[in-house]
Amino acid sequence: MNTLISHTPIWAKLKTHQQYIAQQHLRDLFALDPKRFEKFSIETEGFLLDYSKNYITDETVNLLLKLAKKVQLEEAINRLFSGAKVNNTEQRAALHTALRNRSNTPIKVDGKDIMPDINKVLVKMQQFTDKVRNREWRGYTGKPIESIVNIGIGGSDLGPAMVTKALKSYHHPRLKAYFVSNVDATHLNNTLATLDPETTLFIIASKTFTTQETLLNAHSARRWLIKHLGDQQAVAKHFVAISTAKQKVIEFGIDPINMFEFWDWVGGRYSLWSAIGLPIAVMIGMDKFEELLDGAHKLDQHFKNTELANNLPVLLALLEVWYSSFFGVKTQAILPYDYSLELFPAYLQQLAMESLGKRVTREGKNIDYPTCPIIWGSAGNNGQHAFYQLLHQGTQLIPADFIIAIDSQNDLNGHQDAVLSNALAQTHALMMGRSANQTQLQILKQEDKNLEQLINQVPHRVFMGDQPSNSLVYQKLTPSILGKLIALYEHKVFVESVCWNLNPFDQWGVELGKQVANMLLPALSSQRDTNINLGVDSSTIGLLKYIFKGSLS
Ligand code: G6Q
Repeated sequence: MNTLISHTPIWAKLKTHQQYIAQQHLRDLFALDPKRFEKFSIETEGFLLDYSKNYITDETVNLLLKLAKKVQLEEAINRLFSGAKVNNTEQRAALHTALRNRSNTPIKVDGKDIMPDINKVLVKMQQFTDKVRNREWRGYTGKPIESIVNIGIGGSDLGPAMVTKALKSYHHPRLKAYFVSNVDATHLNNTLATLDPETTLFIIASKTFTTQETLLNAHSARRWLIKHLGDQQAVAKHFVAISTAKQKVIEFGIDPINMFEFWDWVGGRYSLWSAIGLPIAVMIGMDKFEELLDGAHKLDQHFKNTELANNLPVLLALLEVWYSSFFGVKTQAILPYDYSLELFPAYLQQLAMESLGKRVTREGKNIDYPTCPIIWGSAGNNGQHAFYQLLHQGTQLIPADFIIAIDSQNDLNGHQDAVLSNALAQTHALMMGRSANQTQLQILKQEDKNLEQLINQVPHRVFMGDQPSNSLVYQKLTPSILGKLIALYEHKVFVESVCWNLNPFDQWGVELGKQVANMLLPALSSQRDTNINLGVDSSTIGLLKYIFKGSLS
C-alpha cells in the first residue's frame, strides 16, 4: 500500500472516536451497559477472553474491524499460510504454521511441497528423543544421558526455554534440562559445575551457526567435555546440532547424522515448532511435543477460518493497535497468573518487539504513527509486590494482559484460590479505582486514628482506576493449551504488522549488534590497541581504553 494507513478516512474516524472514548471512565462504560461482559467476551478454543475492561464500545469495535478490512487482513492471512514470500526484505516465506500443519496438506515453497521434509525431521526427532529417554543413547563411557544442555540464544533459546519450563510437570523423571545463552562465562561455568560430563548431552541450537555467543559457548563446552573424558571421539556421543547450515555444523566437528535440520523460511523467534524444539521433545516426549503442535495447529485453523469479529488474535491485535496508535500507549504488561508461565513475558518481549519494533513500512517508507509498545511483565503475584504500585497510582496508561489458569500444575490446599482471587482483584481494582469520597468513607469507617492525619492521607490513597486489561482464562496449562497460547500471540503480532504495514519477519537491528560486536572483537581479543582504526566514536574508544588499563590515567 502506498498511502500510509494514517492518511486514510478510517484512521481519521478512529482518531475522532478516540477523543470521545478518552473522556469516559471504564467504570462508567460498565455502568451504562449491564451486558458489557457478555458483549465483549468470547469463549473459544479452550479460552475465555474477557476484553470488556477496555476503552471500547460497539462503535470502537466496528471501526477497528473496518480498519482490518481496509488493510486487507483476510488476504494477508491467506498469504501467510500459503507460503508466499511475506518476509519481503529477505525474500522468504514465514511458514512456522507449516511446522505444525497436522493435517499434512501440501504447502509449497518455490513450487516444492515442504511437508515431506518437515515430517522427516519429526521422525528423526522421535527416534532421537526415544533413545535418550529410554537409556539407549549412551555417552562415551556407556552411561545413559541424564542432563541436556541447550546452547543457543535469542530465538534459539527463549522459546524452547519458556516451553520446557512451562511443561515441567510433563518432564521425564530422570532427565534435567539446562539452557545456556549468555556469553558471560558465568552462565556456562555455573551450569557445568553441576553436571557430570559422562551423562551430559549438549544441543547446539543456531539457525545460522555463526552467532558469536553460541559458538563461543559451544567451543568451551566441547573443551570441557574432552578435558574430562580425555578423548576427542567423545564429542560424537555428547553433541548434537540444530541448524540450517550443514557445512558449518560439520566444520564445528558434529557429524551430520547428529544434526537436525530446519529451513530459512523458519524465523528464529518462530522456530520452537521446528527441530529447535528438540530440548522440549526430549524432556516431555515426542507425543506431548506433538500435542503442543496440535494445539498450535488448532489455533491456526481458528485464525484462518474465523470471522474477524470473533477471531482471538485479531481482537487482541486490534486492541493493541487502538492503544498504541491512538492513545499513544508506550508499554503493555503481560501478567501470567500461572507460575509455569514465568518466562512467557520474556519470550513475548522478543516475539513482539523484534517483529514490530520497526519504523518503515514494508515498502521502506517512514511511518508517522507509533507502533509496538514495550512489552514487559512477570508472574502475577510477584509483580503485585513490586511494580503494580505504578499501575495503580502512576501517571501512565498501561494496558495489561492477565493470563489466568483455573488450575495450577500443582495443587496445595488453598494456594490456587489465593492465585485466582488476586488475579480477579487486580483486574477489578485497576479498572474501578477508588474515588476520594469512597476513600474518605472507607478510612474513616475502618481506622481509629488521628482524624487530621487520615484526611491528609486521602489524596495518597485515591486510585484513579481506568487501567484497561484483558483476561485470558483457561482450565490448565497442557501442551495443547500452551501451543494454542503461543500461536495466539504469534498471530496477534502478525495482525498488528498488517495494520501497521510492517514486515514482522526481519530483524536488522539484531544483525547490526552482531556486526558491530564482530568489528570490536579484534581490538579486545588480542591487540588491545585502540590506535587501530576501529571507525567508532570517542566515547567507545574511551571505554575501550578504560577496559584495557582499568583506569583513565
Ligand atoms: C530471532 C532473531 C534472533 C536469533 C538469534 C540467534 O528471530 O533472528 O534472536 O534467533 O540471534 O540466531 P542463530 O539461531 O542463528 O544463532
